[in-house]
Amino acid sequence: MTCIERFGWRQAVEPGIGRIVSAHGDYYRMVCNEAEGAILARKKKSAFRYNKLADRNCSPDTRNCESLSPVTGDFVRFRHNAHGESQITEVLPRFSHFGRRDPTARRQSQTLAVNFDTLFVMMSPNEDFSTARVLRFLDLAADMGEAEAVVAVTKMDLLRDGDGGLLDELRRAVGGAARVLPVSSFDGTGLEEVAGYAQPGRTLAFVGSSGVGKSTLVNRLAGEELQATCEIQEWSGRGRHTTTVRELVMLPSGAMVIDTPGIREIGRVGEFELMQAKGESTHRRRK
Ligand SMILES: Nc1nc2c(ncn2[C@@H]2O[C@H](COP(=O)(O)OP(=O)(O)OP(=O)(O)O)[C@@H](O)[C@H]2O)c(=O)[nH]1
Ligand SMILES: [Mg+2]
Repeated sequence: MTCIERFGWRQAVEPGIGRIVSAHGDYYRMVCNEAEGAILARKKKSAFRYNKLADRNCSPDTRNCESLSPVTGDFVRFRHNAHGESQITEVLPRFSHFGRRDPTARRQSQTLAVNFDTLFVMMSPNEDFSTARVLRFLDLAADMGEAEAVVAVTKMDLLRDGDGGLLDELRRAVGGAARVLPVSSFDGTGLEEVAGYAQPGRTLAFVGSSGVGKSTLVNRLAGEELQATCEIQEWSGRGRHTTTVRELVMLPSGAMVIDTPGIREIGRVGEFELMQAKGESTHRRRK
């Protein structure tokens, strides 16, 4: 099996196909069959000329917008220029896409993860717990493409006296939209079930508020401290936005995880006002 196939490529293998493992402005770390390990690649400027316009005009469920910038998890076409630089010329069609309305309202949508098989919507049962937020994530996930959504209730070890009906209530609210899975990276609850999704060549995406334990779960599945983690603020139960770059991590099982930075607002277009009305944080005001 070639490198790009190990990284989830399921079509005919050709030269010049890469997968983005992290994005840093116009530079990307990318894996491909032409090199050992991740290499640095750059967007070929002329190929992405219409990028800004396309970004602005794309709705959150856009999967095949050819001139969109690559993001972590994307499969891309690249070639070497005369100086030996790897230049990305095309973003290949995405089989799944999860995005939200951009809270800064500069653009209409913000892509959070692409080309994943399972989307883990993660929430911890502390004072920041919100069934409504889980439902908003699932609403956005409804048209994500060829992928399945799972709701992971993390830090179950903190609920010493049972879950007080929290899981039942959440399951009722979620209905058939997703499986609700209790998980703890500390005492191992649910890890076998999560590992069941982590099959070779499959990609999991972890999304949810800061501090819910996304990176800790990545580390637990990896069996080593690949991702930085940080304690949450005691007074608010919220995290400190420790993960700042979306990263595709290869696990020992041969599955990959896209670890994403924590987010708070998760509205569809038109929901921004609803969140403001409910007194939820929207950070920056829309013009
Ligand atoms: N009790 C308990 N604490 C956990 C568990 N998982 C994570 N934590 C703690 O929660 C805090 C936040 O964990 P992170 O993994 O950094 O959270 P994150 O979701 O990656 O946060 P961002 O990167 O900011 O989005 C850390 O102090 C972890 O040790 C768990 O299963 N049980
Ligand atoms: Mg993190």
